[in-house]
Amino acid sequence: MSAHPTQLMSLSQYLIEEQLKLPQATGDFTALMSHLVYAAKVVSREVRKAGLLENILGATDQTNVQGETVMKLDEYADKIFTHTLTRCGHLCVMGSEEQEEIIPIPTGYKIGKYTIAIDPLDGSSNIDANVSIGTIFSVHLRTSPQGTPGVKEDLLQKGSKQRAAGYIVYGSSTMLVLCVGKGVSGFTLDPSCGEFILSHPEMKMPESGGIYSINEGNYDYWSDEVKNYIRNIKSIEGGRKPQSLRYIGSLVADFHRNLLKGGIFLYPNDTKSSKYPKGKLRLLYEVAPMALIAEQAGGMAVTVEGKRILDLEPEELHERTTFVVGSKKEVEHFLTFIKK
Ligand code: P6P
Repeated sequence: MSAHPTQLMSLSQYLIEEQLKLPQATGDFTALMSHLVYAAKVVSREVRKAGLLENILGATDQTNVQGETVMKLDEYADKIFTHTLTRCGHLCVMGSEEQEEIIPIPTGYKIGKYTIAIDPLDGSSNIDANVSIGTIFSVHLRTSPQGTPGVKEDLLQKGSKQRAAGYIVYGSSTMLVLCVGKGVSGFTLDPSCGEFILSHPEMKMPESGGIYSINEGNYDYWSDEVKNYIRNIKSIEGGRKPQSLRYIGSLVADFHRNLLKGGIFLYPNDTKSSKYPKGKLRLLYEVAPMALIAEQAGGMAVTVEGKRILDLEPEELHERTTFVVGSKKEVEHFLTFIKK
């Protein structure tokens, strides 16, 4: 029998309860999150009907700062999140994958004490194939003086200092997975009432898992250590049950599956091409937020050299990094190949 609405906790209620746990809380963070959630609901609605709207499917004739073709839904999502959040009165500056420079607070709008770095629609190359895509966001407290316009340095903070991090996965359902400091909770959008409902309280990543997620098409570009690791987890001689390869090519979808089922995701750097010498994924608004969620759910997140992601000091808005994230025992096994 389904739970009575009074037994369900909404995201709004959850945020209020988290706020009440902090005596010094002013409600600014709760308000910021409510604006972000509103924008996510609008993007979810557009993603759901993209298949019916020729004018929103397909690519634009533009490329973004990453040199990637901007899909119309990318552009739409970027506009929704940046317009909503820069005017909500709780940010001093924003960063977006879709925009080369920092995004200031428009004249006439209140300047707040937080920053958000966001990938408005990650995995966009999959949009036309109707594959799950997502939004990833990272929240910091500003470091520059209150009341002044935010600066790039407000965004360039290491992942361990994030005030919050999360993602929305637009899949068979729309889910928001959120860490507001301690622990990870998942909320599923109930379209019938337009509210995110707490469906996955206290999410924990299984300590080990039988799934590995990597683009094997890049095999020749990998370092010997990464090659040795992948060969080991595929080999029956390795004394370990061979892993199953699952690779969607959409970070949010691959990460979310591993968070629920256990496993490891890797995006190494190219050692033999100039394409991604530092890795493909972006530190500020893809890797650092996912790393916080992974660690808070009991997992691990490192670079291919074994450095903890949350300790990395960002130097550029769109800087890239290698990424190895997943179940604690799986990442520890990977590290035995790197330490050697
Ligand atoms: P590749 C999507 O473009 C993305 O940024 C991530 O969502 C995903 O994990 C990765 O790139 C996929 O990259 O090179 O395997 O297609």
